[in-house]
Amino acid sequence: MRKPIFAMLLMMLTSAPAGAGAIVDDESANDSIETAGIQIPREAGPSAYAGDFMLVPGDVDFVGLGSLAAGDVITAATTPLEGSGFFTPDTILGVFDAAGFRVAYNDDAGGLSPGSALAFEVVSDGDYFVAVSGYGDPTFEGIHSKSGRYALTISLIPVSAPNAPPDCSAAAATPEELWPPDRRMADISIVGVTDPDGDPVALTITSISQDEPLTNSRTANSCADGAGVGTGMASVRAASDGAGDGRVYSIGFTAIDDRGGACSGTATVCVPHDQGGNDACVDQGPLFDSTDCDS
Ligand SMILES: [Ca+2]
Ligand SMILES: [Ca+2]
Ligand SMILES: [Ca+2]
Ligand SMILES: [Ca+2]
Repeated sequence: MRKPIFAMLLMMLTSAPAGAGAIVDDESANDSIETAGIQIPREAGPSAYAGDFMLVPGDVDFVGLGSLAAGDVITAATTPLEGSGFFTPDTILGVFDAAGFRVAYNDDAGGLSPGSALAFEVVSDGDYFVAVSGYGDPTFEGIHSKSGRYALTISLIPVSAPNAPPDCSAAAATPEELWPPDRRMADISIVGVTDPDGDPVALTITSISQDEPLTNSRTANSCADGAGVGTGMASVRAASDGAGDGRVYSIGFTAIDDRGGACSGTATVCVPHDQGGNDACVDQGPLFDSTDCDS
């Protein structure tokens, strides 16, 4: 049981955590939960901290981890730095919750080492502490006679927050209306897609349709009225049927965040018949594929 924990710990500590820093050794001023202070902030990604501490008879060293969430994983280890073969001091290592209840414990990490190592997954949200004492003091009250310098390493791997997909419900095309109908292609952006987690969102145009037959290719400068499917930006032709009630383009898109969450939607762009009494945009629906050069 002990060796796998130690192997996992070494793996975690050597996997280049995002945050790293040094623990301040305030010697005897950290003998209890009340005096531990918060030394290690909980970051969005894995973080690791290391420091050298001095253990003296009657001494306990507490390091505060602050407020942790259920699912966070704490790993901690001590390495004795004195004596022949670095066997001194013989430490014990514990994790405590805010009520002072010991929730994890280790004496010897494995093999012959009197150093300690543990991994603990937080079960309920709250403040937690890592504590080191001398062998023979399982209540971490300083009832021991061990002394010597030791290195303490702690890593914190925060539970990953569940991903909420992007929200396409407020998406709109910009611009929403094209005027004048000069038959030029105009770039259309999709705006208003948000992600509840603040994740970056990538947008892809999936379809462009319109409610009127395509513009006569002989009078337009290219065959299709819509382009950009498969890219992040659509373009549509500023044209409409002279006898119609306004041309409406329907631009379909999907939005994907950087954790694989997705939404899809449609935004419309209108080319009104005129700017006078007949400026309505009556949408007969996505009847014609704007990218179809053969129609
Ligand atoms: Ca202390
Ligand atoms: Ca030990
Ligand atoms: Ca998200
Ligand atoms: Ca129409």
